[in-house]
Amino acid sequence: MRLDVITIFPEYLDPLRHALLGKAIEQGRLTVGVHDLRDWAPGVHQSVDDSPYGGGPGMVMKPEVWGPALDDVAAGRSGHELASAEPHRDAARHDELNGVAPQAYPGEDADLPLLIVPTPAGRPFTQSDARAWSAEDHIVFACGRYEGIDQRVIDDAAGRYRVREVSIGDYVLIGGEVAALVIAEAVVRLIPGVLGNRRSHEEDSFSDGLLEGPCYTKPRSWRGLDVPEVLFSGDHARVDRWHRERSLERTWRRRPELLDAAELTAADRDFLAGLAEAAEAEPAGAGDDAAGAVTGRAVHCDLQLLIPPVEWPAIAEAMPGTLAAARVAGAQVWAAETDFTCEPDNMLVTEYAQREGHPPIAEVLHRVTVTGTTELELREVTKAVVAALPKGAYWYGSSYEGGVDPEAGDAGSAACAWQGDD
Ligand code: JDH
Repeated sequence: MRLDVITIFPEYLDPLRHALLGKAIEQGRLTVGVHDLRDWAPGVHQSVDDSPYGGGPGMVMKPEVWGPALDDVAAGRSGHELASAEPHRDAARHDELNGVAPQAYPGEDADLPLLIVPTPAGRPFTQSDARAWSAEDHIVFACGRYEGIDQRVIDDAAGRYRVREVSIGDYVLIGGEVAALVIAEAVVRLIPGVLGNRRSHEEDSFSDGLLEGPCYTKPRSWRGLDVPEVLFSGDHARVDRWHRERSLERTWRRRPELLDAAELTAADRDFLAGLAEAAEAEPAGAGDDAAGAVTGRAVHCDLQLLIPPVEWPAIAEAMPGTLAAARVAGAQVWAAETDFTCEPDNMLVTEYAQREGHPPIAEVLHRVTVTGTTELELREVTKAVVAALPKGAYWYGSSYEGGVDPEAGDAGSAACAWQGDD
């Protein structure tokens, strides 16, 4: 396979040389060319971007630069190769070896190279794309920056390439380079011989439509945590069933939508029905956190916090995830704005005025309550909650054993009447 990448940041693609892909290059299974788009930019300024028609923020990558770059790379002209190997056309084709043939849509010429254009507006890239693309002879990545590439570049390239606009996920990157690395790694590891002697890719997550369960190695006991007993039983059928059930359970908890398409036996369905029944019997939320099984006791953290009210929604939204990562599960977060005019000597307000040289202007005193389940010490709970606050925020408070329901009128203990609705 030959991979070409066109980018204004060629050094971003240095990882292509390493580890898995480096091995494929050395073995002559892969040839990689990384090309600086500016080599095709005319003039001393070598500008590659311009302002968007129709207005709006940001810049768009220019067609007069991308067009010739894609022409040359499709034709195999120009290029600084990361490492030379035998010319790819002499190598045995993976479709001949493996019965996988390059995929073409109706009306497409399967002999054209594949042009992959990472974009947040692309079709989702999946393992099935990776499998199909591992049979390609020549893949070219067009890595955009700024707001992206002038659409006519992509439309025009359809004459010389099979074009695929793809996205690697629902989050926003600053350019296509990292997406190209992700896709290249997923594709190259499926080229026969690249991954060494792994049993097969059929056991990977997604191959059977389920997530993989946990895995363990020596020692048998570590930091008080034991490897599940069944794995030492020597009973292969029992071990296989246990793996299958962990896989089903994890999929059910983290990616339930995958179960719709998975191939399930009657035993699998019985097991899943048991999980659903147990969850209904349990108190809401406990045990089905996405981060895994929840252990520990209920705690709550009570804080006074001085911040501009506009900052609160983002903090509240991010907090359950931040806390889950810090091992406080199932966090619920409440806040109420309090009026500190009735508390002229409030500690935070005084502290703020002393340090900033003026009383708070945009900042408002909030009373924040966070509940969750954890094995952490109370001091660690407070630290975890505070770690989710903006740096430098003025706060004061502690954590306590047990849960609370702030909506059930705990506000009576506040020094000041509650304001705001939640
Ligand atoms: C390629 C440039 C940056 C960011 C859209 C709409 C502002 C457009 N999964 C993925 N996430 N992000 C990418 C990716 C991002 C890229 C490029 C891939 C090239 N960027 C960029 C956001 C937008 N946004 C609202 N506008 C006001 C722009 C480009 C990706 C993949 N694969």
